[in-house]
Order: sequence, then C-alpha cells, then structure tokens
Amino acid sequence: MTAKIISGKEVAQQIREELRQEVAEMKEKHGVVPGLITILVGENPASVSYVTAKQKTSHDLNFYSVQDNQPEDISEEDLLKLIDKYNNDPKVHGILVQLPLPKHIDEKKVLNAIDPDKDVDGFHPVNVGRLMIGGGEAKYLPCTPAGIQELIVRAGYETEGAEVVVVGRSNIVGKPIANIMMQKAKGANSTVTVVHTRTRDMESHCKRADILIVAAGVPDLVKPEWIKPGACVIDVGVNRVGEKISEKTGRKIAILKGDVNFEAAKEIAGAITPVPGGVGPMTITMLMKNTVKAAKFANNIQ
Ligand code: L34
Repeated sequence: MTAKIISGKEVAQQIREELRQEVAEMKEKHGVVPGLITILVGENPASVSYVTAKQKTSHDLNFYSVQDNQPEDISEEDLLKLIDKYNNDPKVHGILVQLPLPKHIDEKKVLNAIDPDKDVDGFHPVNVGRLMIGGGEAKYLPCTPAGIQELIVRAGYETEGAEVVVVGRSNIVGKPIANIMMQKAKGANSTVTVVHTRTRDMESHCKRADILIVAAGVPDLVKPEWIKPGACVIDVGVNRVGEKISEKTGRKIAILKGDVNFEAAKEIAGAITPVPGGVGPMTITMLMKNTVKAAKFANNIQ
C-alpha cells in the first residue's frame, strides 16, 4: 500500500486562511496590525529564498512587514544595534534574524539580544526554557517543530504513548521537537528517542518508530528498510542537490531532496511528507501564527 502524502502546502494554506480572518478582525476591532521584521545578513541563496517566502506570506496576510537586508560584512555591534532599534519599535511585534549568520558574528549573542516577547522564532533562551517547562508556560513554539506537530496531528496519528524517533539534535528542530512530543499535553505524550551522529545503531532505533522525524540535513540518510510499516514519516530535510530549469518560469531553480528516499519510503510508510511541499511551508505559516500571537500579547487582546 502506498502512503498517504501529507501535504504541508495544503495544511499551511488552511491555517493561513484562518489567520487572514483573525488579522482582519484584529484590525477592525482593535486597530492592531501584526508587525514582522525579517533580518537577512548576506545573500545565502537558501536564506534568500526562505526570507522572501516569509515576506510574501506576511504581506498576503496584511501584516506590517519589512525585510531588512544587511551586508555580509556587517559588524556584530551594528547588528545588535539594529535589533535594539526593533525591540523598541511598537509597530514591530516579531523580529526574526535568519540563520545561519556569517562566521564573524556570534549567533548566541544575536539571539539573546532579541526581546523574548518579540522572539517569534522561539530561539531566545527564555523561550527555549519556557518550552521545556511546558504546560501554560510556553509562549512561542519554534516554527519548524510547531509545524511538524501540527502535521502529525492533522494526519490523524495518535501521539499518546507512541514511539517517536527524532533523527538530529539541532537547536532549530531536533531538540525542540523532542521536547514538544514528550510534553504532558494533547498531540504529545509520546515516548521520544533522539538519535544523532554519535548514535551506535541508528537503524534499530528508527525501525521502532511509530512516528519518525528526520532532521539531519543529509540526503537519503534514512533507508526504506529503516521504516516500520505504516509509520508516519516527517522529512524535515531540504537539501539542495543541484539545479534545473523550471518548466513554469524558464528560470534556474534548485533541485531539492529530503533526508528520506521518498519514492521508496512511500511504499512502506503509512503517511509521509514530501520535499518540497511538506514541512517547509508549515515553518513559514507557524511564523505567521506566532506573529499574530505576539501582536495580541502586546495589545492585551485575548
Ligand atoms: N531564524 N532561521 C531562523 N528561523 C527559521 O525558522 C529558519 N529556518 C531554517 C533555516 N534558518 C532559519 C527556516 O525558515 C529552515 N527554514 C525553512 C523555511 C522554509 C522552507 C524551508 C526551510 C521552505 O519553504 N521550503 C520549501 C522549498 C523552498 C525552496 O524552494 O527553497 C518547501 O516546500 O520545503
């Protein structure tokens, strides 16, 4: 049997429609427009593509939305000053600094400088701590993990008591999704295992997974025989493996591949996310959701 394809693109579209309504209502009732700043340092092609998509979506939702491009050689000090400016701008409810940053800039210092109340990425240590404590404490869930949880639940998979195996331990995906799925909460309550580059036998762990979340950044890392028949497979990898000419636009575009061999895996899994069109669009949508939340917090709107 072939797996159900979980279209992140479609789910993202639905959530965006809900958000559009919410934004319109906020404006009408309270005169509040969610404000989002995305800061991009340098011109890494993947980052340019992601930030452009974030801006396009926030414009579509009628946010006050600004893309702030900074040169690759901006000093750490100037970047920190810029963040401070936005921390103090009441029109701005959310600040995102696209990662990775150039080597001469200390990423931790930059993330620590963002006002935790405007940290719509959920990367500030205060928000990371809140997530770990869980319950009502969590304010902003990081966007990619929040999107993953939403996809698992909407695909109809029971998470309670499920064996969830996470491949990868990054601060952006692996660690926070492991935390989210182990919480005592709806859509969670799972038994979580995290495997990584130093794991002795990755395959045996993956084979146990009812829900397999792969965020390693290695194309085709997970082999089809590692997948338990019927499992839910969430492929977070967006690997640029080459270029091709787009049939639609005639322009050069990247060839994208996930961390899982999709064609083979879909014959074994019960449900699987494609790349592109899986987790990526959900990341962007969850950023929008966090920004609406931030605007509500800032204006005491329930
Ligand atoms: N600060 N940095 C910060 N926040 C984030 O949440 C991110 N991330 C990751 C990289 N750096 C970050 C993203 O935005 C990864 N990421 C991201 C966002 C969107 C997509 C993929 C990764 C996405 O939309 N992917 C499309 C394909 C886009 C393309 O053609 O390149 C997809 O369908 O998967």
